Amino acid sequence: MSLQCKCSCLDWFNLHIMEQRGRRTRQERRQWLVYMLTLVTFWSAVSAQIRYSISEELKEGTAVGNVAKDLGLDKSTLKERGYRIVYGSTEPPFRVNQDDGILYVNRKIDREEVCDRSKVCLIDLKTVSGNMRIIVDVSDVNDSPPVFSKDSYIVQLKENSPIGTVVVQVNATDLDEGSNGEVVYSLSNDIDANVRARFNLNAVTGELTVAEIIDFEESSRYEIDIQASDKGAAALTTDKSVIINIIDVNDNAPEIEVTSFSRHKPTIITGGAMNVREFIFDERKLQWISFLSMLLACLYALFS
Ligand SMILES: [Ca+2]
Ligand SMILES: [Ca+2]
Ligand SMILES: [Ca+2]
Ligand SMILES: [Ca+2]
Repeated sequence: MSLQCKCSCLDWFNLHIMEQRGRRTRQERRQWLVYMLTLVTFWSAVSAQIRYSISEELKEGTAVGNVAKDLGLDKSTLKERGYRIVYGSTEPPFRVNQDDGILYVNRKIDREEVCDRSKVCLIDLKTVSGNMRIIVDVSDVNDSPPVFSKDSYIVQLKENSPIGTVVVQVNATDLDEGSNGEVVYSLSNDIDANVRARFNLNAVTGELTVAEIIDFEESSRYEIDIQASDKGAAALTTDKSVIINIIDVNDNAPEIEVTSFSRHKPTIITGGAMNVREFIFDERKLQWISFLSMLLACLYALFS
């Protein structure tokens, strides 16, 4: 056998070995892929997750979704497995009917109670018999009116306070989410135009300020109805009265009116903080005074 023949035989042998190795590697890869796919499918089936969206305050018994269909399970499987919802130690807000595979509202859900003021309200449900997770997204309904932080607003304001003086700042909050919970303030429509002109209300901050000089002598008390409304599509409104007692300032000089020798009864004239009493004498009194003066003058002349 020549050297050339030896080399060709060796090459053929090496090539054959390499081909076999390549085929085995491809086969191994294919097996690995099938194994991985099987694992993923199995894992998906075991740890499935579905998500539903509902509004808060739905009636008990409202259907949320078909769990059996959405999880690709046979209805009989639910029954066999004893599939049910668990929710901590309390009664779950939802239940799965094992006969029809539908998830129903088990009790009314108040979003404000369950999720407070958080933007997203998710209820995470676990299931017995199966590592399946059901998430229910509860959307807000504008069912909470604004609530003022105080039962009553009674304030005092000095008369002649400069324009822009803050009389009071009211505050109201609304438990709903987004625009359903945003509050704006306004003066009630039934406020007298004269009173309305004297005060300004900031719709955003709730600050009530002086818009015109307030005169105690004109009015010593104002009662103003303020409304707090949310920005919901069907806005909810709450009314609150603000009582403003005006404090008097000594801003009027005394006025004295003299009516001399009148036949009228004595009159009392009020001016500023002072009362001036004026006595008005009638003619008869004046004659008596003149007579007594003359008598005293004669007696003095006699005895002096
Ligand atoms: Ca509610
Ligand atoms: Ca609400
Ligand atoms: Ca509201
Ligand atoms: Ca005054």
